[in-house]
Amino acid sequence: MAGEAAKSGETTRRIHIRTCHLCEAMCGLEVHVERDDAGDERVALIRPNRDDVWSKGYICPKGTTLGHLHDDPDRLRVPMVKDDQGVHREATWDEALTRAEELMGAVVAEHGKEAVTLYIGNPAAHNYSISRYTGLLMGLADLPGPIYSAGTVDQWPKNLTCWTMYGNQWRIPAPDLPNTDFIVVMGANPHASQGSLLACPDVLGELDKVRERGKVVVIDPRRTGTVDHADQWLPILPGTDAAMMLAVAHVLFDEDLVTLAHLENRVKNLDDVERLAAAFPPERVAATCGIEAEEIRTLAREFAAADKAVWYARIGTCNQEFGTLASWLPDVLNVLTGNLDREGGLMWGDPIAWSATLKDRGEEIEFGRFHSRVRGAPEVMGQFPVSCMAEEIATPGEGQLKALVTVAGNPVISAPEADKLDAALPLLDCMISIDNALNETTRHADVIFPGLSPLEQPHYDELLWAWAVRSAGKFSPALFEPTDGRPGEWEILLRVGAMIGGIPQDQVDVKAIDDGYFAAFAEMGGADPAVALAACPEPGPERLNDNAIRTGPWGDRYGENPGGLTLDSFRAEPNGIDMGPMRPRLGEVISHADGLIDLAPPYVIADVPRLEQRLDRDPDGLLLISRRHVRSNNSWMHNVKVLVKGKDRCTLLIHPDDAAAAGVTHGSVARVSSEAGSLDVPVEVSDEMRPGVVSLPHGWGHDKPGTRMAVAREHAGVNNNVLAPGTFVDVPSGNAAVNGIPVEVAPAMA
Ligand SMILES: Nc1nc2c(c(=O)[nH]1)N[C@H]1C(S)=C(S)[C@@H](COP(=O)(O)OP(=O)(O)OC[C@H]3O[C@@H](n4cnc5c(=O)[nH]c(N)nc54)[C@H](O)[C@@H]3O)O[C@H]1N2
Ligand SMILES: Nc1nc2c(c(=O)[nH]1)N[C@H]1C(S)=C(S)[C@@H](COP(=O)(O)OP(=O)(O)OC[C@H]3O[C@@H](n4cnc5c(=O)[nH]c(N)nc54)[C@H](O)[C@@H]3O)O[C@H]1N2
Ligand code: SF4
Ligand SMILES: [Mo]
Repeated sequence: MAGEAAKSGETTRRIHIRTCHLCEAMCGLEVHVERDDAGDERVALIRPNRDDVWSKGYICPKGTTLGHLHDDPDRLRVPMVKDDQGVHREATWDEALTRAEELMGAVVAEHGKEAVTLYIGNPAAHNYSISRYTGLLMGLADLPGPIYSAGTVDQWPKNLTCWTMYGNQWRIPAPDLPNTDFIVVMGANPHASQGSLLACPDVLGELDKVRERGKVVVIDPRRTGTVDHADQWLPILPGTDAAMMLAVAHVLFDEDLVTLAHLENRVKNLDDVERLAAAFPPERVAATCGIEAEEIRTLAREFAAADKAVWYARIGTCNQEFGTLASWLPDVLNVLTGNLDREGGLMWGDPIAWSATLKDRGEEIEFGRFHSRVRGAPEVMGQFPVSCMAEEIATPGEGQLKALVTVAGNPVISAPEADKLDAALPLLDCMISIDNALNETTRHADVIFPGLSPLEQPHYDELLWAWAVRSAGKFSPALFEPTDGRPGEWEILLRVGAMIGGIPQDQVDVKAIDDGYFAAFAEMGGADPAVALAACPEPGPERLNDNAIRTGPWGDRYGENPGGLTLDSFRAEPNGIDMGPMRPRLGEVISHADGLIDLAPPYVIADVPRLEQRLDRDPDGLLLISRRHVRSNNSWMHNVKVLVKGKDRCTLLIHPDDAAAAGVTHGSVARVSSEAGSLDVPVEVSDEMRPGVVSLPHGWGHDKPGTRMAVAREHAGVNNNVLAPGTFVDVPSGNAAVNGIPVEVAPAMA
């Protein structure tokens, strides 16, 4: 079907086959493009690609809006430079590069590179160019200090537990959803998110099939849309998941239900788990978790009894006070029931193209090698908590941050204590953003370099296949030529890296730097760099992608394995290539020297006493949690009219009993206050909330001056991160606890 052209009246239509880059579902799309008499092309229609080997016709409402993103008049197409009045004006690439170099150069000269840092946002994980070239940027910049990322408001606890348990931060196992009979979904809402650290199209459809084979249990303070696809909902109190899972482990040991099966002799420190779980009988945690002891016992028994079972947990278990323990325990429960690395259990994906992120770093496991200047927060995997960024910028003294580069991120909305960061960014001497929008964060940038539109660049998902339910891959070429010879994002990242690293822009030899980067990359994959360079002389991300396929498990190894895959194999198969389901891989993925899974890593279990203290804590009043909606994508798709029109989604969800107690009514405006701040928001009374817990979506609050997002401004909403205290973190990982925030709700003043 690709490239098929049909004449319709005055216009000619072609169909472009593409993969949606917006989330982990990686859906196949058919993009219908019309060309008019004048030769201008526009997206006329986007619909599911039924022939996609992976998604087979599944999509969500966001997938049909890539044309809207491309056509958005507010999307940045040329660089923006802030003038003396503090107003952004369009600039040429040369002007923008010169200005950025001038400002960055001055910071480095006066304060050294210690004063420079980066913030990397979520879209980096969905864009080959950004993810690979942020690596090059960091290499060229060679910053002595830590960087910041959306990772510390996301999966940092999971990276930590995978590192300590398996030896690699990114070897994150995922549920083999198509083959399981029993799944516990804890703190995840695929109804909105479409799956996270779980790449699988149509997760809800798969849950329906699991129900036919067995049982689906959702553990969540909110009766989400996912619960409609489950047999049972356990409305847990926020932040208490670790206590509940220890109680499940307790029952497994107590009732002799532990069966390691094939994992016997593959794990160590099982005794520690047993000892720790002994202190958490269900009766002890029930009141704290808000779940009856008998329900915990029954769940433990059913989980142990199911033939193929899996315990899946996601962001609700990471973005909380005990994120590390709550990220460790799901894997422990899967091990205790023999469900790790087994069909229908928790398994490791096997990407066709390896990801540099997945390569073993060979580092010794160590935390807190250095500490943040203001708060004394320990470094965790090279990063400080993102909530430290504001104070590191705003607090004067030796080591103060003076320059920041943001790459595809909007921390003014997405990070805790949002107002504090918003107030700190203007204090920087140099802020450079690589972003397609003039939004709440980039409005503070001295220079903004725009990336290409999603339809102007090739696409191949990289890291996501590491937790995909099948080994597959898809390549989408660019649909539209970038206008006026604009550089790709990879080249911008390379140039900004050189800028920090002290290479003058007029001496940046893009080809030479990229050749060096590619040669090192090829070597990492086990190829002869000279052979790889000869095969692919053209600089840019595509040859990295090609190399990762060629030196991957099914690759042609530059001719050594004739008939093996290359990037061209994917060009020839726009519907994708599928190499089959997940398979056991334990021997390949454990990178500890002894080859064993550490079931009780010392750094992780050292946090258990803090959890025990939590059990004795008095109830906190109302607790605030976050939510997502299928029509939003964190903070950045609210400028797409078709996605934000209709009923206001930025509301406070509150149980009827709590609403009555707080004196707020459906449709009225409530004032929500926490120790960090307060905001006014419309009330939506609903028994989908567990009593004692209220919910606000994240990603809103688009009413700041100086942005260029006309549609989002009309649907501004409020930013729930104004309420998130920066010091409320999961202690071992430093990950923000944006769920379980104690708040007060009252009628807003007239
Ligand atoms: N309260 C609360 N806060 C949360 C969360 C929560 O659940 N509750 N979730 C957290 C999570 S999981 C995440 S991942 C973070 C997200 O945090 P961020 O990554 O900081 O925020 P996003 O809203 O994803 O912003 C993405 C930015 O990338 C830009 N962008 C989009 N496409 C491109 C592109 O192709 N190139 C470039 N250069 N830029 C592009 C957008 O314009 C936008 O500025 O938010 C976190 N914050
Ligand atoms: N449509 C859409 N899709 C997205 C995104 C988006 O913004 N919009 N963001 C993408 C990103 S960056 C990510 S990381 C993923 C996240 O994907 P998911 O992890 O599925 O995230 P959510 O949909 O926020 O679901 C988290 C659930 O955790 C619950 N929860 C909150 N606190 C607790 C708690 O203490 N314990 C338990 N058990 N549950 C709790 C919430 O009520 C919520 O239902 O989604 C991705 N997909
Ligand atoms: S679920 Fe929606 S946003 Fe995610 S990849 Fe599919 S179409 Fe895109
Ligand atoms: Mo995320």
